[in-house]
Amino acid sequence: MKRRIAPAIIVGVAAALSLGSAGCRRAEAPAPEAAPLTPVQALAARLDSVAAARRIIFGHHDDPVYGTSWQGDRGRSDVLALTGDYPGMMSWDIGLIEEGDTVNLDGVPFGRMREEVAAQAARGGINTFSWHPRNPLTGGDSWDVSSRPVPAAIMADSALSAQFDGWCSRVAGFFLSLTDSAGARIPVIFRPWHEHTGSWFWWGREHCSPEEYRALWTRLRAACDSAGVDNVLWAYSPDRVDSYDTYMERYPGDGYVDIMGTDVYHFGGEEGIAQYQRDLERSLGIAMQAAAAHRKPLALTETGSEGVVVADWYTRVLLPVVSAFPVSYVVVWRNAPADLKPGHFYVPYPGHPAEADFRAFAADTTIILARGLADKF
Ligand code: BMA
Repeated sequence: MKRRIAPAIIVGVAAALSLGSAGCRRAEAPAPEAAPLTPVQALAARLDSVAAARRIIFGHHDDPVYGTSWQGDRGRSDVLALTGDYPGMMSWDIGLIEEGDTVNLDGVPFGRMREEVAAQAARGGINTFSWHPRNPLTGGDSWDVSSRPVPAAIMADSALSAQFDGWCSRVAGFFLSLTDSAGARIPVIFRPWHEHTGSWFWWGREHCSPEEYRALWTRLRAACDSAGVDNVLWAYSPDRVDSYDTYMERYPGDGYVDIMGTDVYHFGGEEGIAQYQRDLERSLGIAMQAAAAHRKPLALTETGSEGVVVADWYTRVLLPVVSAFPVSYVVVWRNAPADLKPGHFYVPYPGHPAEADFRAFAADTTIILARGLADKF
């Protein structure tokens, strides 16, 4: 497949030496007395060095807490079952933290999530979070777009503003609660208000203006900053885009974002491959330009093919495209327990036709799981 990546841009991204909102300019020659990197700055530097080595960290959502045939066990993971190692990146969602619930929207107890986040950090891996909050006007979920536009209402209506600020405090409290065995806060990635170039979530394109979207982001960010959250890299993750302008239209600003990402899914089987690869190439190309221009690491923040219906999807469809870009990590979505959501899985399980291909993908010299990440980066 023909690739359209200018080498200068790749070098620009891979050598991107500033930390955006994490606040350290690594492009300048370090002064002898330069302060050591803070934990989040070190995490950003780690992503940069992975991309500079043209390696890609593999991530999986909710990986160690359930799989297609199990739920809640410890020491288990569908990726581990196939490859003998955990993903380098664990992805999580904090939906329902806003209500003070103890279990997230997919049935993961927040206490267990905290333990697994610490375990992942202890094995040298990385954690990333999304947030599917409820619609505060209806009490419905993130996909409930039936109400009047929510972002404008949050900014205009004082009762709703207060409720939203309460939600933001709970998010901040959650990030502050992520600590290692020595009590130090664990540096993580957070990508709120994702896929906003689509309109399926209440913060999506048709439900707010660019200004309202940015206000949502900066209000959440301000709440976290004022609560003392200092362990988060903020990732921007529009859904697939056709143009640089669309990608940047709602960008909150360099002071609010640390990672440039995009979410692109494969729909259908064999017949959907060409479309997926075109979309992925285009969106990654655009995100790469933004990453180079704004000197941030690049990531494929969500992808996957539900049910992995193409048996060599990982090595034939995904790998050739992502490995042509200086992407620091790639996250695929969750392996829902089959009794709860049949067919909703993105990593094959033992016995699935795509099993051997997934092993080959994980063994590829580009792909990094937890041990490779801990050993080399
Ligand atoms: C979606 C699906 C849902 C899930 C949601 C949040 O893509 O996996 O079943 O509730 O993500 O994790």
